[in-house]
Amino acid sequence: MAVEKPHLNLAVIGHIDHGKSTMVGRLMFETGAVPPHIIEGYRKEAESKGKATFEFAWVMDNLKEERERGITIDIAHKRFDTPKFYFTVVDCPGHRDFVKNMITGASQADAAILVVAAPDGVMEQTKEHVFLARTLGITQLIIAINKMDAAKYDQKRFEEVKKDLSALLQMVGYKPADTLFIPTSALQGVNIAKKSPETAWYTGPTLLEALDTLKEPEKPTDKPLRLPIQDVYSISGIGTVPVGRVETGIMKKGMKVSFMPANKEGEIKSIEMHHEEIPQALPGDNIGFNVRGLAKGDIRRGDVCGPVDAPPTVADEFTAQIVVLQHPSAITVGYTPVFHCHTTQTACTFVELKKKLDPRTGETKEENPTFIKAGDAAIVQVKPTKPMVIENVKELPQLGRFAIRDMGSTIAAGMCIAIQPKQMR
Ligand SMILES: Nc1nc2c(ncn2[C@@H]2O[C@H](COP(=O)(O)OP(=O)(O)OP(=O)(O)O)[C@@H](O)[C@H]2O)c(=O)[nH]1
Ligand SMILES: [Mg+2]
Repeated sequence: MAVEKPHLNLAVIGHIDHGKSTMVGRLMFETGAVPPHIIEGYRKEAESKGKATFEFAWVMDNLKEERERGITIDIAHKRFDTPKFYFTVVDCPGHRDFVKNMITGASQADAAILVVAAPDGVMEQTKEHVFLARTLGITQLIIAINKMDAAKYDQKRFEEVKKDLSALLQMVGYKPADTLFIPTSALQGVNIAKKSPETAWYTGPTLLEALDTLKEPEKPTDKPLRLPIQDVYSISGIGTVPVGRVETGIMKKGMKVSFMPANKEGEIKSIEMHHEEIPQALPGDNIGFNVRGLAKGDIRRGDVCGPVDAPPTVADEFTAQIVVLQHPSAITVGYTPVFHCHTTQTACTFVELKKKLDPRTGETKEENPTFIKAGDAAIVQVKPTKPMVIENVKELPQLGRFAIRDMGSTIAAGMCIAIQPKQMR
């Protein structure tokens, strides 16, 4: 087998309709991952269904409802290659009702492209996605200021949107000066694979060139295996096949594994990535694997796979450091929103508000506050309403970060800084 290029997981994020799916379709087209005749077929079909211009988006939007509504609902994984890397790209939904799917997508990413339509500029989910990307640990961000064709390729408009975005990045902790801002038209293919006379004023890299400036994430292979389950299939002739991404450690054939909090065990029979069998899987690999001794109903999304001798930690309670993004009133003890952590979504109760912190410096502002509200940072004690795997961010950062959601919006995000484990055996 040819030596594989380094692998990166890339999330494409941004407000609804700003052109994320179109951008991914365009990237796949320009890199040869989808042939022109497929796009041409989609173009004709989309036109005949009154969905003209969605031909690139349809590469990603496969669900019937997605095509009819012209929006992305679930996350989709696709592969494309640049000279330096191969990418697994996760196209995230922009619609506010599907932010939970975006969180799952972003929690698997090493880097993100933020797509912002030039005519609209910074919108509600632009802010929410940037905040979530940051708190979910995505350190590398590339910005495509898209639909430049609909803004007459106007440099002034580009600079305005760039300025607003820079303020947003600064606020959540990205460095605008180290971030690439690229004027694009995903629809017309401008500054994706090649530059265009339309943006003669722009001297920076194309989007594909920018992607090759990303850094390969360090592979935490010296840590214990952690693989959060994203889905479980039952495949005839093979058996139970959980799928997910290796976050830390190495999964090898023959290894004895345990699934928590399901508290089930089995032995790895085979591992598959991109439809090819592989002997072992490393951090960042999106895989399906077959486990001896496991039935489909034994485990589900949200369970985490680890070695039997160092199983994933199930929390009875944990201490969290959080930042409150928005909340209609105040958060007090007893509040029970949903925590989105790796692939689990678990309702957890705030059992104690320990400290209120200055969000910028981290210094304590108040001990045992009676409430916290939007804009506050805090240290809180949390009790999951049912068993849930979470890890200390200092040991396994990939499983220590989460977002907190309630009534369809993101309330807060944070990380786990201490755990009271639940005895499972
Ligand atoms: N003019 C123009 N239109 C574009 C461009 N990119 C995307 N669009 C159009 O914008 C609409 C929405 O595109 P999508 O790619 O589905 O947007 P999205 O961000 O994936 O939307 P959600 O997944 O629902 O959040 C479609 O009509 C696209 O053809 C662009 O560069 N220029
Ligand atoms: Mg989409």
